[in-house]
Amino acid sequence: MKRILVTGAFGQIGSELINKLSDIYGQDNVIATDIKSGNYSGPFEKVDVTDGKRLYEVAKQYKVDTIMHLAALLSATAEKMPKRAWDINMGGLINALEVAKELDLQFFTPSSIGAFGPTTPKEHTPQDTIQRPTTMYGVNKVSGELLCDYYYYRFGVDTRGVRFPGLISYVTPPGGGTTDYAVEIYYEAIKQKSYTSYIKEGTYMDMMYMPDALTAIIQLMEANPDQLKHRNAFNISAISAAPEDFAKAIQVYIPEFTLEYDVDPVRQQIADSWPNCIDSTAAQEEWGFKAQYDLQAMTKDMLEKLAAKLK
Ligand code: AKB
Repeated sequence: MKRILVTGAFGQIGSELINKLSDIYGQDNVIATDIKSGNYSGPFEKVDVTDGKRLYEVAKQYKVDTIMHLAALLSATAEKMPKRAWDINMGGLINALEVAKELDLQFFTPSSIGAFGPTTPKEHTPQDTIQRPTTMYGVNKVSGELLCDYYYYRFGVDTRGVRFPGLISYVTPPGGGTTDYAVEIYYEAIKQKSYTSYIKEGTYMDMMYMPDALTAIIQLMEANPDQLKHRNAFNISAISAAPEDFAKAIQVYIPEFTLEYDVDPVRQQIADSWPNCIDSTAAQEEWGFKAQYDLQAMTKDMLEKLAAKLK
């Protein structure tokens, strides 16, 4: 049985992950931490991840055996405040890794498609390839991957991670990401039957429905370590799509839906520096990653769930 501390527990991934982990391991074994309180009836502690001493004390108090470190600023926000992004994303990460080292904990943190850059092969981006990102978020993610591998090789900490694509969910909206349009488009389809995209037509990025992302985290953390040739971090993707592909998928259910464009140059530049479609073969081979939702299946579920939620 696992006992897991989650940082950033009320963010986009965390708010769903804590409930899924509770279903599997029992709510008393899932300790939610965040800088603000949120909607969770299990154990909660206020923790700022830049305060390593506090993080250590909470992990020790609850006798956890795993940390899932999710607290971070996303790409567009990081571009607005790069120094703060470095302090939170890298300062928080090394604090969490130190706690894992001191208390001998298993460790998960997400990397991202943002760990790639304009010189990375854009199509079927391999697991092991050029990583020279041009954003602060990307610099944080590559440094984070290297740091997690370092803690594994140097100190034997069982660190594992995935490179998440844009994550789409009807539960908690993302904040400050480049792929956020792919969530907003569904909300606006229900509310206005139209959407104005800040990302240009023809811009492909990897995407995934949240249920597949949560399953991937759990599957990777449960995987036999002897099977893992890679650790930080595995490419995983389910969908490669541009704004017009979302529009077409939505029009199957809402034929009058229209898509317009008003491009934001900052987020467009970030999107242009990321791959069109990454290759998930290593994750499939080493721990059995397989996504259940393609664009159409995700769209059907998103629209049904959002229609009920926004009623
Ligand atoms: C972002 O857009 O910043 C994130 C990501 C792909 O890491 N959703």
